[in-house]
Amino acid sequence: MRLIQSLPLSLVLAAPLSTAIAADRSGERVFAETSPGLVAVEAEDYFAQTKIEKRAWFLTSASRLPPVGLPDIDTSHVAGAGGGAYIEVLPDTGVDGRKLTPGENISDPPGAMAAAHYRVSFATAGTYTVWARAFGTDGDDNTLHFGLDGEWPSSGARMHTFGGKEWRWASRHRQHRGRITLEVPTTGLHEISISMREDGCELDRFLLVRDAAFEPVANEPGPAALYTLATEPFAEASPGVIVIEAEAAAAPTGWEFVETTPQPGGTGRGHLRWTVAGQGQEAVDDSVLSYSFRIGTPGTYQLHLRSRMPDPKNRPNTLDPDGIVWVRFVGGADAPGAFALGENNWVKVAILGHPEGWTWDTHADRGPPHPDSPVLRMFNSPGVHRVEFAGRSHGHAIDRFVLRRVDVPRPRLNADEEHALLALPISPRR
Ligand SMILES: [Ca+2]
Ligand SMILES: [Ca+2]
Ligand SMILES: [Ca+2]
Ligand SMILES: [Ca+2]
Repeated sequence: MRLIQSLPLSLVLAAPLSTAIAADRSGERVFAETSPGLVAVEAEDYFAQTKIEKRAWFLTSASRLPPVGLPDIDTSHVAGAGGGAYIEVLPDTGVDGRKLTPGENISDPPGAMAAAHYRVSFATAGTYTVWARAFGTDGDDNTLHFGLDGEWPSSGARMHTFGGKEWRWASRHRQHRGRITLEVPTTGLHEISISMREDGCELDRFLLVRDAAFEPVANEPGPAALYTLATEPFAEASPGVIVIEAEAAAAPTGWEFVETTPQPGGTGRGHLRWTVAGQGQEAVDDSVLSYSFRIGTPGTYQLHLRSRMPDPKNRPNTLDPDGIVWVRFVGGADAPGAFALGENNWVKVAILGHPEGWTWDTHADRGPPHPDSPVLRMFNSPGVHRVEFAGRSHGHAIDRFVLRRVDVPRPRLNADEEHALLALPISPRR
């Protein structure tokens, strides 16, 4: 299938495509050793993708295929894929016998295009050999890069996978033919990333192995991944800025995870939606979404929540069509002149006006006449705190939120400022 040969991903995906409710994969997974010195990672369980303007990793499983219309040279290879799923860089326009275009269908620099990110907890520091279980249909589908903690060392770059039209393990540099390795500097949580070298690369699993002599059985799926759900607090992505995807929390009762196709302008793997019928319900304990974060830069922080109401035309006679969620903070202090937002003070968050689609409009609201009112919390010293949301009205969706230190609160942001919030990198956990 080669329907569109040169359209950038942003154009291919301009129309809404295959947004589907998957089996719940909300919550961020932290992969750990399956046996001493060996970590197995399921490729489809990334927590975020970046650099997806032209290419992205798309999921294939028994129930889910990449969007129709993305150029690809072959069909599903889900049979034999570990965990019943794999990911592939699409569109695939870099095809044997055609001219390759750097920055489009090939990226020799690592980390520059279609990066997917994983959280891995290491029990031992040191040098790890990286093995990839990949499927390459032609000679322009069978390379990728590996990185660690935002760096792309040459030892992890330019892996040449098997590429022989079947799932098979490999660890081989495409030029020197030696193993692909990453140096893990400390025990504990690290971010492992993959990025595109050639489009059409299909990845099922990868292994990080301390034993340089270890070799997985070439044509077997290998060890299943072991993981827990991440609980480490989110740290500042830059001084005074914390960025969290709503779906980083496992969806509790009443919330559903809506997984979306990776596309420019989308954030994370999807969003959470409140499914309980009715409007204006009270906060219920077992439906609380809880996110812990670590303040390193004391000050007053403003919450910006990216959300979407199901019916922007609801109640046209009022500024507040319907409150989105409840919010409260555990830790910190009330900001002078702002709403009390402590542990015992659930406050309604409202989108004011009637914006269509996703919006960053975020106001603490106690009813008419609905004045602009930023959601603020003061943190006077470094430490770990929590922000929590509870469902309020049916169909409201939350995608990501930003906590940002402010000298002067901004009740409303302009379009450029909102776009900048969308582009912020997700906070690390530590
Ligand atoms: Ca393919
Ligand atoms: Ca290709
Ligand atoms: Ca897999
Ligand atoms: Ca999201």
